[in-house]
Amino acid sequence: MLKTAICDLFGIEYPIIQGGMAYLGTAELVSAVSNAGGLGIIGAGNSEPDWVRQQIRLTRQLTDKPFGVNILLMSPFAEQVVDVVLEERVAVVTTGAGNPGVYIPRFKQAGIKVMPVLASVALAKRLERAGVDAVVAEGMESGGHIGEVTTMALVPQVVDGVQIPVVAAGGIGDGRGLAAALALGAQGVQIGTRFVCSEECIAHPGYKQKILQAHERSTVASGQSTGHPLRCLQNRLTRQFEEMEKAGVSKEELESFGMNRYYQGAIEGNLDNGSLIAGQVAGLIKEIKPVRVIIDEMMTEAEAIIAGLKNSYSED
Ligand code: TUI
Repeated sequence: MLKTAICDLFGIEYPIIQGGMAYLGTAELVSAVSNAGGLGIIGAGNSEPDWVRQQIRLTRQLTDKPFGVNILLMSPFAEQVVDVVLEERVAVVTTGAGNPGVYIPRFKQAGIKVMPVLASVALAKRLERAGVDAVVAEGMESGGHIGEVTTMALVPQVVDGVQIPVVAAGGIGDGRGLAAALALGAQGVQIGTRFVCSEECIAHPGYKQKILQAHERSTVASGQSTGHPLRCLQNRLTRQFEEMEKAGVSKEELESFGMNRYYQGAIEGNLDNGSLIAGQVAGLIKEIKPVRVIIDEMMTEAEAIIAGLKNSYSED
């Protein structure tokens, strides 16, 4: 059995964490992941604090296992979501798209485990000093807001840079990815795109189908010029965005053009004009499955790979 420091830290069975995806990290998906032995994460995204509170309470009705909340630090409601998480005494907080440093003392005082998602060694070191319990090192293969370094290069450098456990994210969609992440020194994986194509995820069926049809080059990172690139499946919106970027449209105009597109794509199923956030691993996903099956298959495959490696080493 693959038990790691991350399992002990969060009190979970398997070292598999569900990425806190905005609009999709709802009580349905979160409770399914936690009930299957992983760590489900509510995605606060840009949602109102009351919605986050409601999802926390709903999740508690559906599971008695640990789960977390992801706080999108660039959300206009980030401060209020922090208050909700403290009031509700959620077990784990992850953060994205910024530096959560100012909030850490309050989380620690409340006994909440903190695991920021980041894309650089420097920020990992700084946040370790600030007292976080673990970090997620997220490579640019990921869907959504991304950094500039690949998972393969970033994870071992973060592992070497800190003493706390490191979780790998970006480009991981099956047991091979989990085994590879462990080989890089990570203590677990965070998975987003694979869980979008689960039965329990409330993503629009058309969006799930687009992921199933994707190949390895179906995603594109739009908005490099804004400083906040977003990886999505290529569609009419990303092509329009690219043309506007080439034409030298201002950063402000590009950002307002991209606003609220994710809800349209993920929930409303607007496949042409919505953002269909997905990681490069989309090409690997062939079937919609229940969360429990996704997790069980991932664990079985990783364990077989690791056992095989041990055997092949010991034969020489
Ligand atoms: O945050 C993500 N992924 C995201 S955020 C996002 S935005 C959004 N999505 C849907 C609806 C509304 C809004 C979509 N996907 N991943 C974690 C992540 N964080 N990747 C990179 C970073 C990051 C970048 C810079 C973390 C810290 C950071 O530091 C800045 C600093 O101040 O040092």
